[in-house]
Amino acid sequence: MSDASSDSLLLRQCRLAHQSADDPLVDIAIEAGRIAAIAPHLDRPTEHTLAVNGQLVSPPFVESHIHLDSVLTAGQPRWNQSGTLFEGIDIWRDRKQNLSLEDVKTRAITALKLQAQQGVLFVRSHADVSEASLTALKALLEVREAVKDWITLQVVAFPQDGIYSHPDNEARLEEALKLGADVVGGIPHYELTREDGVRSVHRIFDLAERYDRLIDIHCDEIDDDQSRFLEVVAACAIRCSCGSRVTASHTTAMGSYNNAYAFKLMGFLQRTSINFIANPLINITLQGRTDTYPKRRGVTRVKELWQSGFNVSLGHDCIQDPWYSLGTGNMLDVASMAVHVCQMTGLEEINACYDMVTHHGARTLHLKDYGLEVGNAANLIVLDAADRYDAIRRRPVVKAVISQGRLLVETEPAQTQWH
Ligand code: 17E
Ligand code: FE2
Repeated sequence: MSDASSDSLLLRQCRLAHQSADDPLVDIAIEAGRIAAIAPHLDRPTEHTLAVNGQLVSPPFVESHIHLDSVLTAGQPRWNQSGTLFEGIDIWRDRKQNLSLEDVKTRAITALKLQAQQGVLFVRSHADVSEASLTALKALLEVREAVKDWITLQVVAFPQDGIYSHPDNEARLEEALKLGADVVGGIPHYELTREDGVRSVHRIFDLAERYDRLIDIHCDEIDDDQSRFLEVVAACAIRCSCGSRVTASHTTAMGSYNNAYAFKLMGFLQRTSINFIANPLINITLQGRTDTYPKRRGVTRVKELWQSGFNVSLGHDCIQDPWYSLGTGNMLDVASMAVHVCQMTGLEEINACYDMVTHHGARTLHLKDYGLEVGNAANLIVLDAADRYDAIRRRPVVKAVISQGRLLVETEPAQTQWH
């Protein structure tokens, strides 16, 4: 397979990620960018054939939470020594003084390519809008357009320094929506006071309604058990009956709430259908920094939220930035970390962690047309794995990435030779 512009493509002998081991392998026919048929033995004329040979075929990974404006800046202008969220924000405040459109676009596209070659075709990125020129946002809107033929990017207007911490930030957030940001963001736990935090959540819901946008709030990303903005988000979602359009990202304080409060809160949350995003790679390193021992994990209650039926997805959050100097862009690294940190080691739980970087992320992003079904856009990946569990355990290479019906990338697994 090499002609990347083929109109019709047949994938032979695919093991679908969500089928069970005894289901038969299937062929997948792709025509004019769509999945035209899925059945055990398809016999139809096709321009190109890809022999999958029983390997895993999955819908693409969904990166539901990343900050593409800050990727690949670790160490600029200095390393995060304390490892805390707050030192990260301070370092970024210095770095963002000399952003240019070119700087942000180059780094963002490098990161998107890194992710796409590892099977990510849908991304939600935050763009910091608490700086006068809105360079990060403008750059990511340009990137959204530049990459749209091979990867779908959603941009969140994210007021990193708070909406009320600076007299101009509220207007900057609204300007970002006028410029075309897809999603309204916020950071209530970093507003100057609790009252400002509550007010910021109300303002975010107002703006989302006025501009008809989704909501994704960095919410309670702190170990403080008194950080309780999730209840404000829940209240607003109950009142607008718009919970499925709302996402609470991080919510790490939930890991520190006492069970009596968490139990009551869960009841309120049940009256909404808000989405949750956990970022286990970075929050396992950012949180717990003021603890001695025992040391908290600082990750939200992923397992309990999932068991209660909430839509939970997982994000990378960072690739080499002031908050996290590591990161490969591989969503299986994220899922693997969730399995460990959230103790989701039951087989169904491991499979759920795979779903959190695929279907659940798609639901959070309100993607239409996602999944391996006839009629949907032909976005899919071939993994050198037997099933979802094997994929998370070994994190193997994504051998082929098909985007909008077109073969976008192929990667050969490494070969080992014993002598
Ligand atoms: N900004 C923030 O508030 N929290 C984070 N985890 C990152 C940036 C990466
Ligand atoms: Fe984040």
